[in-house]
Amino acid sequence: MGKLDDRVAIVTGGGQGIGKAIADKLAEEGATVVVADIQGAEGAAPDGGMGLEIDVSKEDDVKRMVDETVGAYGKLDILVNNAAIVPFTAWDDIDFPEWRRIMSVNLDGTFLACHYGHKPMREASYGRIVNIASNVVLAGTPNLAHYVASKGGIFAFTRALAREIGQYGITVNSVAPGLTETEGVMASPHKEAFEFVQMLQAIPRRGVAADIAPAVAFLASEEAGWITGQMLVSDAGMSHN
Ligand code: 4PL
Repeated sequence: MGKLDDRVAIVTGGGQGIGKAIADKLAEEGATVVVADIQGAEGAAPDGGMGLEIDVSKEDDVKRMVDETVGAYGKLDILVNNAAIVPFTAWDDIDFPEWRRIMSVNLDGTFLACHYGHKPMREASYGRIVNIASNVVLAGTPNLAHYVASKGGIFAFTRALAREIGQYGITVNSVAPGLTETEGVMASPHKEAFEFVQMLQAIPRRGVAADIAPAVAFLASEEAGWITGQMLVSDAGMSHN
């Protein structure tokens, strides 16, 4: 018996990386998991769940994601907004289209999924929303100004939304990972930062996606019902302010 038995969950960006580890963990705890991703959703969906190819920055796609989930499984208990682009761009090279691209996937995508996803939760008077932020919100990490802004938006939006929909039995929290070994990070210049980041951590090893998933599963569980509007930093103690 898992702590998420009989729950229905959506994990955006669940096709790879931290999102895939979250999808697997929620399924292991008993949830039926819908993996939504722009690619690789079908292959990543845990047994009993399904994959949906969607772009979280497109309103029609996000509406369809929620409609198909409720159509297939009758409800939506858990929404994990994980889909994001993790750029590496020096400030001088961030032009307006690039700024907009990051904001539209990372921040607009989270807004859209909360907008459509909270409706079935409200009807059921129960819901758990977990938004993936990042510890860059606390550090102001360089080469990521647009990403930092989008994650700061997620941090603040989480608190604001929590205050408005707590009355419907819905909690809204965020989880802030640090640098994590994923397909995306390993294919980017961020991989060069592991050595430096490990020196700042209390636990000196490379973080992996499975290190992040338990924090999400906890906040997605019924027993976390007295916690809302919070950001849970899961970064081996790198952040301490
Ligand atoms: C500490 O979320 O948290 C690099 C790239 N370094 O995306 C991140 C740290 C990156 C991070 C992140």
